[in-house]
Amino acid sequence: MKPALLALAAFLLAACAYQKPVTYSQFALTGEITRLDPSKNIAEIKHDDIKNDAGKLWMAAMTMEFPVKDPAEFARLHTGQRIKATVHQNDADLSYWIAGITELPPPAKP
Ligand SMILES: [Cu+2]
Repeated sequence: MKPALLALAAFLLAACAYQKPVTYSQFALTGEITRLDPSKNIAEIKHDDIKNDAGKLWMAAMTMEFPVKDPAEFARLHTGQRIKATVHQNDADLSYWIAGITELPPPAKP
């Protein structure tokens, strides 16, 4: 290896070592599954307001896609289901996914 390459390798190694450990945030989500994409394990969910533990709004109600990391969890989902789940967010790159999905009873008819 040339000295310049060696120096670069040493620098990259040091840069990696000094990276802060990645932290994750969690948010409670409720909503209805509007579409499923089995090719990417993505669930489109019409979600209610999402707040953090302190009650501060993280995301207002909308319809959007959430990746489901666990294939076994994804396999249990159906369009039209009302669900409760936890949104996990990587605080470093802001990527997110849902886990801990449980089915909720359909809303009571008025
Ligand atoms: Cu959203």
